[in-house]
Amino acid sequence: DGLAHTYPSRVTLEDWGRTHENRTLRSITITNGYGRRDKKVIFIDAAFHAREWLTPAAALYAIDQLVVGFELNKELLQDYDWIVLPLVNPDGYTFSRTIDPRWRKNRSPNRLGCHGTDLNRNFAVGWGGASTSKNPCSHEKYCGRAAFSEPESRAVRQIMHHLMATERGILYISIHSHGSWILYPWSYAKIAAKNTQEHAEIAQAGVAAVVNAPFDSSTKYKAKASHELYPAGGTSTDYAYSIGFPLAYTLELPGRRGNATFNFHPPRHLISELVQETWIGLRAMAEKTIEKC
Ligand code: 0X9
Ligand code: ZN
Repeated sequence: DGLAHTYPSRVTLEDWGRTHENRTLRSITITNGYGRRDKKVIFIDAAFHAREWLTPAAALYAIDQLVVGFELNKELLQDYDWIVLPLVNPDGYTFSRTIDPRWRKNRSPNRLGCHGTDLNRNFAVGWGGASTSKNPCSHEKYCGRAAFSEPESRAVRQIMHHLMATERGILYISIHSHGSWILYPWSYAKIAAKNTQEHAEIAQAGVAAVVNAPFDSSTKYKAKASHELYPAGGTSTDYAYSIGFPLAYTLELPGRRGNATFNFHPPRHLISELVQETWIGLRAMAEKTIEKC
């Protein structure tokens, strides 16, 4: 809200519905304030999973760099607009921050008195397949009563369809943690995407930029197809790719720095350099995409 107020020519906010606990799902669209209205779009989201605390911070830092740091990054906004949904799962995030730090799902009530759907199993490609559970009490993988049963996954779908209706969506990056991976389709089955080579090349640009980032022990990401890690059905990246985003990635941020392992919950003193490093990777992937597309 503050950025939209301070930079009204370059920032707009949009609401895409409300969660079970009535929190607004709000995206920010960042432009350079002039030029065409039908530019291609880079779509970034974060915090599908409640406990992945570094991810909304990384999304907010990217927003800051594009808006407040506009002068440094304006080439990224020359032919592309960016849309960022920094907190896909605000109910789960709040629950994780206040009650159970290990919580992963959203907080919608289910049968059997259990709560939560794994939002990254709630999309329509391979729904209910690999690495999913139909048990509403499964803490990790409950895929929901149907694909898109949840307001959060519907909001992400709505943004994707909004962008693809005019074929503007080019690059989708969903920020997760942890594992230091850059993953690309397909996720639901052991099938290579048609443009695996292009996915790999853009991912490698991210890997190289982060390794060379000016920090002690910056992250060595590894890039590969999602299914090579483990096949998973119902993910947002597969859905984005299936509806026409030519490039779709899951970015698994690191869970350690040097010898210090923090998994989902980075210590306060590391957050700043971790989000800076993440931005260096995102920017490199965006630059490579812009160069190629
Ligand atoms: O399982 C997930 O939803 C993602 N990993 S996380 O640890 N953040 O939960 C990965 C989704 C896509 N990747 C794979 N199919 N491996
Ligand atoms: Zn995750």
